[in-house]
Amino acid sequence: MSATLERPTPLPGSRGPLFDDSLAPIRAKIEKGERLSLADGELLFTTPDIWTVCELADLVRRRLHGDTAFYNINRHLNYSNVCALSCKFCEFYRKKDEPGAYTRDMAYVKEQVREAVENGATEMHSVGGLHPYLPFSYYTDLVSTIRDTARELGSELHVKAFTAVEIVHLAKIAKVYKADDRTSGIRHVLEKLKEAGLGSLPGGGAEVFDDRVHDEAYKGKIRSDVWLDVHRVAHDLGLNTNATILYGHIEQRHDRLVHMDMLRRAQDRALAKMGYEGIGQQTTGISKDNAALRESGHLGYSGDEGSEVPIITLTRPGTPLPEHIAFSDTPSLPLSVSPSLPRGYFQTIIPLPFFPDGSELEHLPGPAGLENLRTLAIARLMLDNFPHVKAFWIMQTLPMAQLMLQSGADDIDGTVVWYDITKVGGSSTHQEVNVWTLQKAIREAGFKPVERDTLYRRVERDGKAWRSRLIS
Ligand code: V47
Repeated sequence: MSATLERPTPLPGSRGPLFDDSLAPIRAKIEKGERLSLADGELLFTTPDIWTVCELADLVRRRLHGDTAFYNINRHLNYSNVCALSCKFCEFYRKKDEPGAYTRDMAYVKEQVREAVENGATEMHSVGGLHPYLPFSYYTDLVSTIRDTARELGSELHVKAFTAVEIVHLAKIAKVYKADDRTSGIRHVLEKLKEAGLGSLPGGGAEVFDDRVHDEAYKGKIRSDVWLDVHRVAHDLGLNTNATILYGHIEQRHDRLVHMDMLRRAQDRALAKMGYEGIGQQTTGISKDNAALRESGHLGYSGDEGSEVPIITLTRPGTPLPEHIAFSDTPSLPLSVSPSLPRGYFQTIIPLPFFPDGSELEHLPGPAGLENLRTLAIARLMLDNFPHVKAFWIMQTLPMAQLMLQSGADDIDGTVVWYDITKVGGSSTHQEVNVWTLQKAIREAGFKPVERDTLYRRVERDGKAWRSRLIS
């Protein structure tokens, strides 16, 4: 395909097209499935030609997922809003005796599970504040209660729970966290939670991987290197995870690009461990290690210190998605990968626009429509080894999620019901759409709706029963 861009004729009386020829080299890289540089990312952020940015993201998205767009039937359960931290962007947290503080007991959890199962949910997404007093057993009970209650009702609920920030907090509560050997404490906690029924980790708590922004807006929270360590250990244990980026507050656009770059380096390592290395995927160039990142003032993560792995992208036509490898021991797959290799990786990036209302950063305007669209499209283009990009409709709104489906997103999350962390336009915590509305939004955007489970397998339903099948 040619890398030359054709200039459209301006409409009579218009100010002329915003067409930007300088994007041609980026288009050429995308057509070949090559990794974009940070400088490419800067250009994508500054060009007035946002429509080409969205079109390029759509090209990648269609290569990976054709005209499929995913949704799921899920519930969120915030077990407590009591938090030892006071992040400036956060409106959710309360101190223990403050009005509005809550901590859910297991009777409440069971009731939520019952309601979720009755309504066909396949996933319970559960996160909370860093509660200073709850014992470690509370968290293992929470996970096993969700799993076991669903089973007693003749169903299954995938438990996607605890951000990396909470995992480190739990390691401290369980008294297994050592600053000089983070991995073993994190591993201990994740193993115990996995035994209790934990299925995957959500992507929260990443915010923006930049120390200046961290110290100014969420001091006290774990830094990028620790966040990445938790996800690396989870991947090694075969747990899939997600990643978020919280943007539009005090960070710069450059910080967003560095964040994306750090995530894709971590994913290079996860995919290499899964067996992608040396089997015909994009391997031109080396994914730099932490030393290089530290030199540029950004901490990497402690795993695989000093090791180099190839750049691994998933965006070349015909590259199998990791979910196909993770679930398969069958020879019909394009890759034959040993079942004993780790099967954990990042599934999806979820760009989260900052909501100022009620936070300590309320004086900031927060990002608006085009900035949200552009950031999501750039996430699709920069994160070439993330299989999925989620337009979280709760924070983006459903109409914007439709535009995002045409600009790089392939997933709009789920039916949700109760969501405490942000309230769009001052709405209540009851934020629910039904399946019909999600499907309609996807169809209107020009895509085929597919119900997925948490691990991106197709959900097939027969009355109240459901089962997962690999999407080929
Ligand atoms: O970690 C907090 C963010 C996150 C605000 O993994 C805010 O599938 C905007 O991680 N404005 C929690 N954002 C949400 C989250 C998530 C959501 C949906 C799906 C998944 C997934 C993960 O919300 C927090 C924080 O980064 N957040 N306050 C705010 N004022």
